[in-house]
Amino acid sequence: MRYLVAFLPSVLLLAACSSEPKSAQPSAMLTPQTKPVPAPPGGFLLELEHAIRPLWGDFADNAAANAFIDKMVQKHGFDRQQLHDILAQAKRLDYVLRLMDQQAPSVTVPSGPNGAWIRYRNKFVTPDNVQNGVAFWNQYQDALQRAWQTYGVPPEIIVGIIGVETRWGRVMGKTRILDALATLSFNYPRRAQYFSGELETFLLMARNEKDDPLELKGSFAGAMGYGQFMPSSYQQFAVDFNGDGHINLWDPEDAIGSVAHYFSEHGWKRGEAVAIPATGQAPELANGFKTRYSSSQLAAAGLRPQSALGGHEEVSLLRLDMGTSYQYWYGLPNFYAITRYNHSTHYAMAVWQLGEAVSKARQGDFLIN
Ligand SMILES: [Ca+2]
Repeated sequence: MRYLVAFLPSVLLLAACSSEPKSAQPSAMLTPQTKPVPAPPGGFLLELEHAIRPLWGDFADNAAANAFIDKMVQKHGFDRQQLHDILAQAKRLDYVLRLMDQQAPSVTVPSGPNGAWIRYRNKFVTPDNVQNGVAFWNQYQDALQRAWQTYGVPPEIIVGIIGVETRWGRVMGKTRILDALATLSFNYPRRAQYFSGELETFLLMARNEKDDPLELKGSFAGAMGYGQFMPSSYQQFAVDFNGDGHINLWDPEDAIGSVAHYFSEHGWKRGEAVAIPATGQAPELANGFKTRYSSSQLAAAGLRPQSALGGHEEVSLLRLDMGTSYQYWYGLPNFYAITRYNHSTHYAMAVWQLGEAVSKARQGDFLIN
């Protein structure tokens, strides 16, 4: 997925090639150009501001897009003409807006158990998926071990995250990141501030890594690579874990190190358990990864942990809808750390259980559950 500055179609290079950004030479990019553009044979001598082609394409008349370009020129020394040429080729994607609107959390609370957790789990913990996870783990076991040693995050969690996010690289998204982020920055006011920050960071990433910003693809929301990192996560947490001098989210080893680093920066505690199943029922208590209870509060409500809580006095109360009943769990800090990747009890439990299933299958236990 890496493209070494195969920048633009030749028709666009006429004006853009002289100003290709090089991160190693920021001062050259920041030098204001004041001289008129030399007149071509038989042509006019134009002042610079007259030689710039305005932004065209889907965002041509978009005030936010033009303000964004101003910011990128002033703050990061990008070449205005090149930004015009790149953003002119970005597409406003209606399906991105539709899908983003569908992300709003549902507030419907079911009146009783209906198997919601079983359905969610069965999307990820399947025999085929587990075998694919075993193959990924075996192929990258050295990097997984190194990530465990470096960041304290065990292989099953990294394998579980990459499995749930992209099925170990099989489903990394087909939307051009530039289209997704431009659409959400310039035509989605509710989240425009967040996404325009992501677009800013994405363009910085492409410049630093010498990627063509028009080539990189990912999710409709702009998430990239094996671990589906947003640009801000790339900037803060991604690492070059194969030592080739580039941070490449589409490289499995870099993704393994980056996911582990993300976890170590979000409260993962080396060697500790994730969650402990409970005996009993506590229908009166609020549940979810955000709840906080002392173990004595939960004991008073009728719950007992099925194994030791590892010295943790404060836990969350997790409840899984098994179809005909609820299963309660004590959530420990490492469970909360998984929710920092995606704020959902189901998500975190699926990551953990998928990783555990892959781990068991590797050891010859092919039974799922
Ligand atoms: Ca690398």
